[in-house]
Amino acid sequence: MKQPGQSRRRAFSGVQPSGGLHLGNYLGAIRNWVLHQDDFDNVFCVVDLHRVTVPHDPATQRTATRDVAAWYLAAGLDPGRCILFVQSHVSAHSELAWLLNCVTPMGWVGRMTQFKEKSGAARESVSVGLFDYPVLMAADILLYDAHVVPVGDDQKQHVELCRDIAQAFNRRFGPVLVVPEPLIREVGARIMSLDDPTSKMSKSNPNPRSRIELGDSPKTIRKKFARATTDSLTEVRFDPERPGITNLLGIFRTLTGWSEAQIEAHFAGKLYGHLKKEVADATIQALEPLQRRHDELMSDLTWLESVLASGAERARTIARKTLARVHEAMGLG
Ligand code: AQP
Repeated sequence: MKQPGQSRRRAFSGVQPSGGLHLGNYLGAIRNWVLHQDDFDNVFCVVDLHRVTVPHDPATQRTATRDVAAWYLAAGLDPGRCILFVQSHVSAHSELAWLLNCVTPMGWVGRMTQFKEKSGAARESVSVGLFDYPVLMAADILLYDAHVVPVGDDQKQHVELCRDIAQAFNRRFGPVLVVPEPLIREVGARIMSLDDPTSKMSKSNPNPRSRIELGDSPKTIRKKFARATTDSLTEVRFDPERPGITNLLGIFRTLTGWSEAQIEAHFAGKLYGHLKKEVADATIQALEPLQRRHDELMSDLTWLESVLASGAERARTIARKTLARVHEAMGLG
């Protein structure tokens, strides 16, 4: 269901400003948004309301939010082709989340694996907001009538819940909400942690060596890859039984665009140390221009603030219309 005047399908996605962005956020999400920005009508957001579901530092949060926006722009998102904004600048996100809360069964949200992982043993003391995170995420997506949600593999379950919520709403109140689909690219969908390649690379991992941050210096990148966990074998090839090596090869594949066969031929007869050096080189080469642009944007925020202000204005215009349809359908007002 495209809205009148809308020629392309709409994509919506976001990243939460919960720490330095890492290679997983870039390869699993942001890079794909950039590569496909001409294929969709794009809405991208820094989801700061998600950030406050766990304890955060108010003194640094605004800068952390701008930092994520600066990475979006440095990576190549073009404000002429995308709406870029900060979630908390558009109050309709919180309003729609409340209304969706009232049609979402507790059991659906209780099954979310990310909540189970993030709450751990502290299930009784974490915030209601952390539990409700996926409903807010559904509101983010549904507000913009998004058809596709380009995300990494870890967010698939949340997008499926969003679909279930939209369908439940439409069954009860009529065909009001667009039911979106997750868009998960095969390559780069799940970049694993460097210290434990059985868990995903994450901002909130307390070990900074587990991830390559987008702002890391070449020296730090080399050091982190050199120390990445592998195994006691020697052959360099893709093998799900050897997650450390396969993760490094996967990063190399995403950065170079080579096929698995080309990569295995390239590394035939070479040792793990050689692979680690080449993955580091490819990463440094890919990140260097982004880092330069990111630093420029952060050194004078005037332009970035104007992009976010005009993005919020455009986002509000779309969101207001969706919220009005929802109010009408629910008999509010
Ligand atoms: N390891 C990953 N590999 C591929 N994609 C990933 N993404 C996150 N980690 C990986 C994708 O990045 C986008 C933004 O994610 P987010 O910040 O909103 O939340 P997240 O998925 O919970 O990411 P993090 O980095 O692990 O943050 P924390 O530790 O704060 O929870 C999403 O599209 C996600 O799929």
